[in-house]
Amino acid sequence: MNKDWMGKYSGSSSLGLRPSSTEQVSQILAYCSLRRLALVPQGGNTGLVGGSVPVFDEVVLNMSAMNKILSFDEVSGVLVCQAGCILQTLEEHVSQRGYIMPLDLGAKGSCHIGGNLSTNAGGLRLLRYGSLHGSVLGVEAVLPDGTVLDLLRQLRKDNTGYDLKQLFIGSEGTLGVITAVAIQCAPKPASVQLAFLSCPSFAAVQQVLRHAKQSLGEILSAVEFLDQESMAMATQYLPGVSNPLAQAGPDAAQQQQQGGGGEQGGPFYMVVETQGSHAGHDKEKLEGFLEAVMADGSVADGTLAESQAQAAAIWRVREGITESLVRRGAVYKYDLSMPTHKMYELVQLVRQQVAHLPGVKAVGYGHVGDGNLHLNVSSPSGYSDELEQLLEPFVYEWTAQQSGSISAEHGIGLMKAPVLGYSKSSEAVNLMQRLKVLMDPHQILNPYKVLPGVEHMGRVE
Ligand code: FAD
Ligand code: 2HG
Ligand code: ZN
Repeated sequence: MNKDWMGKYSGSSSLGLRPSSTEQVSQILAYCSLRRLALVPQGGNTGLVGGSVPVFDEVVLNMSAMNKILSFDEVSGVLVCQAGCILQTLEEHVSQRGYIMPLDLGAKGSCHIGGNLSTNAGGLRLLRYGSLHGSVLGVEAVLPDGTVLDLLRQLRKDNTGYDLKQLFIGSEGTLGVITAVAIQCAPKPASVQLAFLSCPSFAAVQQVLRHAKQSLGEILSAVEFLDQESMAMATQYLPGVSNPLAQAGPDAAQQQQQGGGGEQGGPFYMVVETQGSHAGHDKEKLEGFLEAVMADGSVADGTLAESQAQAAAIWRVREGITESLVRRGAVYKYDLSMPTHKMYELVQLVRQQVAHLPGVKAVGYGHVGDGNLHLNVSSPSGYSDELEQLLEPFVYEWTAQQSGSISAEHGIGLMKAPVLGYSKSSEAVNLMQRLKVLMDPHQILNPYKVLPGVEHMGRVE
């Protein structure tokens, strides 16, 4: 595919290859290396930074035929599979055997586990299960010259020199093609509880987060937030989606159109999830937590999901924001890490910057439990230099001033390669560049991605 999920980046490749084995990937890379042909590895093509599509006419290496589950150990919970397996398929496979995948994200129906590793995807439960740098036990990867690197161990503990598999996690297909993965799954929780809350301010959101960590402790599995503007996007642009706190009654339809606020709570909403082993205990804990946060005023209104359908409807609101924004039109995406108390200040600053532009809306949501803000600026009339100049480099500079990261979980891709320096020192970028030259001397693998071009870079020693 030449075009990315957002419809923002496109190349003009006339050749797509769809290998079904590691040997075929090896042969393709060896040939391309010899002929100096550039390639872009492509998983589910759900990436949000333009990393999975060609810039010019690179060969597209589509991994979707490498979709075999190789083994699952029901005692250790270790899953071994090919890189092109879809995350949701893996979730269903391990779920039937009493386990869950250690990551979950809105794109699970299309994204590949190989793409997840390559971007080091975070998602909705990183708070509980940690990053893929911890849960991935082994990787098989093919180097740009065709060498197959078998690092597909299934061991929890293995301190034998440099942990080379980590090089492929988060390097976005610039150092090698991941062909297989061994990943530690978590036991499936017997009880999952979900609360949807409204909070009067971002200070209250932080208070709820603090309280949730303290009082829900080891059963806490997700803490997400969205602002009223995000709720408006989801309810307006996604068919069948409504505010879970909407009151039934004559005004409900009108409130729905306004997208939250008023009797439906707001201006902020939170999703708090627990995963534990005893429904009675977990419910009691969650109810105690809710009583406390309602008593101290940090939660104005809330609901507990009473069925799987209600839980799914709540998650649909949070997970659907990305889709709703794309339905509205062009969108500038910022995926930032920073101290939690700073997160919403930036959304407000950006909102002021763009206030004079008709139809342009800034929304803030994300993984507040991980200090990860998704700041999106929606522009139904399309991308424009005027708007971009209002946003950049301002957003990156401001984030760097807070010692934050310009990419919390989506990666760098094509979009952020020129601005990598806001989050990495020139020494660090230089070492990355040297690693790239060492592993991909002819620069055939995913060129123009991740690393800044020479004009943005110090000298490569
Ligand atoms: P692609 O988009 O195909 O590729 C991504 C990068 O990985 C590219 O650089 C590509 O070259 C490389 N790559 C792909 N496969 C391989 C391989 N086998 N070997 C080497 N390199 C490879 N991301 C999050 O972190 N958290 C979220 O919560 C989240 N939610 C999302 C929700 C929606 C609705 C959407 C559309 C996206 C979301 N994303 C999220 C972004 C995206 O889904 C993730 O980055 C995902 O991990 C990408 O997987 P993919 O298979 O689609 O990879
Ligand atoms: C999410 O958390 C994803 O929903 C996508 O990471 C965020 O679209 C975005 O900016
Ligand atoms: Zn996210």
